Amino acid sequence: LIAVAAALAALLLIAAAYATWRVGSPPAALLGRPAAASRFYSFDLVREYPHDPDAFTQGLLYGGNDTLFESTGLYHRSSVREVELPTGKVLVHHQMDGDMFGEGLTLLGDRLFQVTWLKNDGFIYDRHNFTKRKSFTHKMRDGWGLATDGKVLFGSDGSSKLYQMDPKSFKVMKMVTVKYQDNEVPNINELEYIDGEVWANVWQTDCIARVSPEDGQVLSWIFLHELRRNLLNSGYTNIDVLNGIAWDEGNHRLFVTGKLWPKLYEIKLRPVV
Ligand code: DDQ
Ligand code: CA
Repeated sequence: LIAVAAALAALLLIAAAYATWRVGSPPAALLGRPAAASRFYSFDLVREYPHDPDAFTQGLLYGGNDTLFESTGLYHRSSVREVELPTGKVLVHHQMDGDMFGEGLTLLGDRLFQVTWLKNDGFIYDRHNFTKRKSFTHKMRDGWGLATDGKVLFGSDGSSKLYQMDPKSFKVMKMVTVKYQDNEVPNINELEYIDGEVWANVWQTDCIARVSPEDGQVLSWIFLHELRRNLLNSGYTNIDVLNGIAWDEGNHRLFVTGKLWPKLYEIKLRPVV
């Protein structure tokens, strides 16, 4: 009897291992790196904060001490701000020239880098004094998103390209094509560097792609449509797309918002598959 039970148990184990292998085996592109815990995520809401409903959010990042840096777009309304996280209050506001359409923003050392829409011009601001600023030009097709790992600038230009630029010369050091399996993912927008990955808003979707900066592969997807739908259901009909990812590395807090959204959310990822 014991022998039969043992044989059965062994068979079950083999079957389970086979099933896991069949279902869980990663596509070829993912082989050779540690398997991601999950390839699809939903979220749990941790907290919501007020967010300026007039902010056409283009760049978002955590600045320490419960503050965020944010850049906003639209002609005559573009800005760079420092925002108090708990209240959404704008602490520092730099109004950009009317012909500038603000885009992605990132912080490297004490300097904020910002790109602009339909131009190759960008600005570098002192994080403590926004009036101290200089300009730069980059070689991306356009300026959409920016992020940094503390060494290079990651940039997006609305195509499927993810650039790595030298923050001094703006030379393109590396460029990968963002792909999910074999499909290019266009409209790569706001960026955030998190734990070796570049997280990207995909413009006009409620999804964030977690991208490997090594080869551009989308490692996993985060689905956030519920956030926008809840705002619409609450009567906020003027809102635009999900955009803006900020990571508080020290406290492992993840913040997201959208263009003209009255709220900013702290969320935790929940695997769905
Ligand atoms: N981008 O942020 C996705 C790069 C561009 C958003 C453009 C939104 C259009 C606003 C209307 C512009 C008026 C000329
Ligand atoms: Ca960001």
